[in-house]
Amino acid sequence: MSAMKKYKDLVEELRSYEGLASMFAEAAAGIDAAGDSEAIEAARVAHLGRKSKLSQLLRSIPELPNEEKPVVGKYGNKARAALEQALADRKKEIEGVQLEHRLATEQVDITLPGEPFPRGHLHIINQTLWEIEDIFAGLGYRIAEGPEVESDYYNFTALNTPEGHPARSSHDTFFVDGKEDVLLRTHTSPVQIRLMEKEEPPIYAIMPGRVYRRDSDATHTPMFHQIEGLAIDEHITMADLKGTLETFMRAIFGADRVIRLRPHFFPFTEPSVEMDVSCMICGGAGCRSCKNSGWLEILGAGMVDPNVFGFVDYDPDLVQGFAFGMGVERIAMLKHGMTDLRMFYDNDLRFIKQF
Ligand code: 2NM
Repeated sequence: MSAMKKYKDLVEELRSYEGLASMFAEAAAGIDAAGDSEAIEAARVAHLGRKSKLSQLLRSIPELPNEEKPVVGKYGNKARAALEQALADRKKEIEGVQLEHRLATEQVDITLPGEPFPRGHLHIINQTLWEIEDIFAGLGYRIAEGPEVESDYYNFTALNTPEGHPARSSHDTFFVDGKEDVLLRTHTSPVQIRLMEKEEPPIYAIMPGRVYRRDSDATHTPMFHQIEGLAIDEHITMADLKGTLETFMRAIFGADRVIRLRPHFFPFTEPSVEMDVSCMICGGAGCRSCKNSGWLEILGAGMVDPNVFGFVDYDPDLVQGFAFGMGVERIAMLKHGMTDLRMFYDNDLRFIKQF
């Protein structure tokens, strides 16, 4: 309802003092006409502000003839209260209209599809790691992890690596802060020592992770990934090792792969072997990848040396075991026909997105 209509009776009363009724009518019309917040504020200043006609009239009461003072005081204040109320009502009305407008125009369609969020994926090295882990999980192996910063004892001593062995020198190994005893592990074998210290056989576990060696060229990066495996139980023989490795190679490189073992040496296994797999690129006929031999050198393995069992308090007369280790980068390169190892760590998306 407009202020003019609402205060019709008041206007009649205001006629008892000359000028008040028209003053009120003018102010009420001004308030009714205000269409937004700024206009409301302007109407307040114009009709109720210090310089408004009403304020001036109320301020002038002391100078009025005595018989007029109570009349102007009474009706003037009534008029001011009514205008203040009218102003507040109009303000509320306008805010209501503005809210209605916003509700009508600012609707959000929550059924619209969202902004596409580009999705990444596992790096090819981790994809390969997961694939290898899956295969061994299927053979009953669990995953064990350990620290990348190791002690000389776990990385070398407990693995039957003698004092003065070249791998123990700063030429091949990163030592931390020049300390003789603290180094970046050169293989994940220390995890196997830690596991054997903690638990009794049987143990079937693989140890994936980063390892560090002072090497850097087209086929070596100073950090790379290894997966080692360990099987300790009663009556474990080299035949178990051979069958396990063959099963693994066929799972990862194809059912028609064959393997062969060649004698080798590792400080921590006796006997030790290197394992070749028939070339999955030429099928064994000979190509550039296998240097025309038909065979690819792919991992090292052996029967855990009784001296290693000595360090972890296992009785070699009661339990035997085999262990093996392989480079994850090499497996990934062979699977995907890559030639330069360094590409894994250039972080060039044109390379990474191909996998
Ligand atoms: C290899 C090759 C051969 C190996 C042996 C052991 C342990 F702890 F049982 F003695 N851990 N890892 C091993 C054996 C690792 O990597 C090429």
